[in-house]
Amino acid sequence: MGSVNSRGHKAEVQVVMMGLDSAGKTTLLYKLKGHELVETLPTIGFNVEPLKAPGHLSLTLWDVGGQTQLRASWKDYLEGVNILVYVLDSTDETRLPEAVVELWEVLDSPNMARVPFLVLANKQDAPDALPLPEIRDRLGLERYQDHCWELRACSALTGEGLPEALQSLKSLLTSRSHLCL
Ligand SMILES: Nc1nc2c(ncn2[C@@H]2O[C@H](COP(=O)(O)OP(=O)(O)OP(=O)(O)O)[C@@H](O)[C@H]2O)c(=O)[nH]1
Ligand SMILES: [Mg+2]
Repeated sequence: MGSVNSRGHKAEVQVVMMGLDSAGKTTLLYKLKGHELVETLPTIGFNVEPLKAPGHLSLTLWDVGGQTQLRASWKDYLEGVNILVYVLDSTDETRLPEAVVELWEVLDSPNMARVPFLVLANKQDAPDALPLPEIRDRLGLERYQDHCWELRACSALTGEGLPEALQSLKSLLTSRSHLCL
């Protein structure tokens, strides 16, 4: 990520999206880009796309593959990150504890010190999605007092909750410079 920064992307906000495989990160990336719904394959490595968000926000979105064997390299994407978006599959109750442990691991990285983060409870369109308050209870994020963070519900499939997620992204980036440092 550092080398891409030095190729002239410095003015842009570096947004890194992580989460377990199949959480919906790539679907989210292309929905935010306004693409027609595309059938995704598991991401090997990463996808990266620029995105103009409301409020003259220029984002570079990094969508990092979440399969087990790829998670050891997650930390390599955190250098120079401005905000983390952690995507959860709200229908995958079985793997929620695993998703939470992986999130804690990311947050404990030195490069994440005081970096804000947004947790997206994705797939809320699905009938078996866990409701947001239940997900909040299970995240155990109260311990991260020195980060600004928010939890939002969304569906990368329908787009529901995505404008609000972008709004949260913007306010977290602002609060980072004014309140949390
Ligand atoms: N119902 C529903 N399905 C979704 C949603 N978002 C993604 N999916 C489906 O979940 C599956 C996995 O989506 P991906 O976007 O490939 O997941 P990923 O997080 O990029 O996975 P990796 O690349 O392996 O890390 C696909 O079949 C998507 O269609 C959503 O909001 N609702
Ligand atoms: Mg993917």
